Amino acid sequence: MALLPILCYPDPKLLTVAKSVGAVDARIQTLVSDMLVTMYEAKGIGLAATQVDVHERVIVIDTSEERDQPLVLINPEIVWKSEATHLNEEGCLSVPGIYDGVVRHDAVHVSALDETGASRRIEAEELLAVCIQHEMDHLLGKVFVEYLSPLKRNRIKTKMMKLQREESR
Ligand code: K1U
Ligand code: ZN
Repeated sequence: MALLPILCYPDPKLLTVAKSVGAVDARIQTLVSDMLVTMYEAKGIGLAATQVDVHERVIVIDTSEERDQPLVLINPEIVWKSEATHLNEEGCLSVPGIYDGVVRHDAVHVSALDETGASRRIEAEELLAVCIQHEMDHLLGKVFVEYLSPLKRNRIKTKMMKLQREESR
């Protein structure tokens, strides 16, 4: 199991649209275990393959208090979403230290494959629903700051670029 480096906004690789996984084989299973280790180590509640520079439709999530209920979604598709929406505070491991409100559907139903290749259907609400929508955006090359005003987004971009310059010194 390996810790994977997480891409930081505004890295253009975060804009890549992920491709569907052809087969859930040993390579994908290794990617899933590495992503889980990386997510837990970074203290995140989710991670999309895009964030570790792998452009395939793979997501890992754990919104449990005990951090012992990993959820693996391969080739996820939203098959139903609630009409009701809410403004939720979000963060992102690719935009460290930035939290802001994004409007998301209150509930979503998702079909996906798990790490064994079996089909699953998940009925998600609350934080899990928010996290699934956030991670599925990553697979489409969309980072949550794209929902914010151009002014906020540019300030975040400048702050992140300054941080990265300082870190590379
Ligand atoms: O995709 C990611 O970068 C992971 C991200 C997931 C996420 C958090 C909050 C709302 C939607 C999606 C994180 O895990 S950020 C860090 C975090 O643990 C967290 C931040 C805010 C609220 C709850 C958790
Ligand atoms: Zn994110």
